[in-house]
Amino acid sequence: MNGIDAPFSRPRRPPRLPRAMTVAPALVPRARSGPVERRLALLVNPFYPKSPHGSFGKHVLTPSLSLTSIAGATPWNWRVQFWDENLLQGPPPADPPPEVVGITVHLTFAARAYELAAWFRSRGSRVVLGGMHVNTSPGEAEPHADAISVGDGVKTWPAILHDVELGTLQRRYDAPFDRDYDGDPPPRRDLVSREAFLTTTSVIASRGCRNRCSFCYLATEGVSVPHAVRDPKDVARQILADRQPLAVFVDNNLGASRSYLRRLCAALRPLDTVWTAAVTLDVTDDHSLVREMSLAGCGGVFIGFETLNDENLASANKRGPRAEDYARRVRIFRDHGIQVNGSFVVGFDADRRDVFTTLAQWIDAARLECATFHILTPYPGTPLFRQMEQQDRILHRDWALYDTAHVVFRPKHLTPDELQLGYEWLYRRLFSHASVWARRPAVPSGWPAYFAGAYLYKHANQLWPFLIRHQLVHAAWSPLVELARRRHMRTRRRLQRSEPTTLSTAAVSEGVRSAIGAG
Ligand code: B12
Ligand code: SF4
Repeated sequence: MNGIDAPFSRPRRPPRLPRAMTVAPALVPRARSGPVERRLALLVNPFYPKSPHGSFGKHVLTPSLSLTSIAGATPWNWRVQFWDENLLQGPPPADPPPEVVGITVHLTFAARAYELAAWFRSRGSRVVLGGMHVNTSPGEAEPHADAISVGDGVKTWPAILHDVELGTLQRRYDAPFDRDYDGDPPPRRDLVSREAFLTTTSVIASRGCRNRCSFCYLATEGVSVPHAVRDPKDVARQILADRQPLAVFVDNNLGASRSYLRRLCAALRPLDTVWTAAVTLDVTDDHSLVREMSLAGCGGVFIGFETLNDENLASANKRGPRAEDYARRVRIFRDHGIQVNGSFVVGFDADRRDVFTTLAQWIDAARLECATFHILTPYPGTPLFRQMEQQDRILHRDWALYDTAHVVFRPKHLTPDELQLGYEWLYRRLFSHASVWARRPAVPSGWPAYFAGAYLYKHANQLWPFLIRHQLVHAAWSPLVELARRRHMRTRRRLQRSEPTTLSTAAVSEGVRSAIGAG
């Protein structure tokens, strides 16, 4: 089948989904359990099932900062441990049971978080629930915990542990995100295994976003995360301290303030660390800013293009460049040696049967190095959810399937089945040899890192559970990171040569190292 119907034919063989990637480790019930270990706090990132359509490797690129951030705020007289069930090492340690167990809760893995909470509570631990889903639905989380944390855990966590010590634990702790961000302690990256991720240097320099797209978590009713930034010197110090060649910014939008991004680039430039970040496409309004990003080590950006249809952009309240200008802006990044990973959403009201083939062709033509696809998902509490609810288009409220890989609402010009099949086809098409080849870098010197990376990331889903379980993720990526880093350094040298005043990197490096107090 060809043309716009191609996405709707079912594949002959559905993708294989290893059990370890779909089923959470069993929690063995025990009749008796010893006394809790006093002043031991265990922080748990619960298991969530992985979609077989994307890369399993995506989940072990860099750790989320939810728990390492609050670990950084743990009082000195408490011992803290970290357990991520997605690293396939089994259920969290519970013998002896920790005095306090903190669990982060997202919509998609809320059920697993509650199961873990019940398991630990039955052993005598006090369970504290926090995180995005608790921030949006505290009433749902509360019965499953001894205490819930709503808002900024860096602020509530020390108070919670203090109250546990005094025997005065409250049911609920609130801390709005409206305060100065600079004084936060650095996240405890040392708690995370360095072998388990491509890089442990996930960093967050800013909170919130100045836009308010109708489908975004940040637009949830009752959630207020004003835009706030961290001192660039502190961010640079954190990156240096983790001693990895690659850092990943997990900010919602590192480009939300251009003046801040410029200051941050000035602090990062001497580090020789390559980094990636999510930014909005409008940073390309200013070529000099893109150049500064590259000179500061930016090797890749994650861009939420969302859709190629301006009507969809307007209905989602997404501000920024129009779709017809996307390709030109992608070239601006590329001319500065910055790779583009595009994020696209399918299922908007103006999307018809041709949306999938049009998108796939555009991605090949624009030669995006990588892309991710999402089925439009109305998160509860967002303007999009309210709209779908009013129009009676919500299909079900099984939150576990609100993972952007499943259709949970009735699309306007597609059937739910067509949307699901089209989404799955987009991934097959992106990972096809033909598409990988079509999107190769123009200059052959970039091919080794690009092809090796593409095949490890996209064609190794059978290998990923093995690499994850045996903590080989970092080792598998290391040679490719080094190739990409060298390539980026060559680009930087080329850009530097064309600068009006060129300073010796080594000299700047020394100066800034001492300025940020990194020794
Ligand atoms: C890193 C990341 C990932 C990583 C790791 C995810 C993981 N679960 O470990 C990867 C790449 C694997 C990933 C995948 C996905 N992600 Co993601 N991801 C992020 C990202 C960029 C950063 C998370 C982070 O570190 N935040 C910084 C920390 C400090 O903030 P925080 O989590 O809110 O934590 C604070 C408080 O909530 C609280 N807190 C949190 N936990 C706890 C626990 C306790 C005990 C206490 C006291 C307090 C507390 O204290 C913290 C400090 O203030 C966010 C965007 C963002 N910037 O937050 C999206 C985000 C979380 N992802 C999102 C989505 C949609 C996904 C996917 C579904 C997309 C997809 N289809 O691939 C998948 C599915 C993963 C899943 N089921 O969880 C959405 C979630 C929307 C929602 N309503 O749930 C977000 C918000 C992006 C967005 N703007 O839409 N993701
Ligand atoms: S630009 Fe991105 S982070 Fe900001 S509101 Fe829109 S989707 Fe959310």
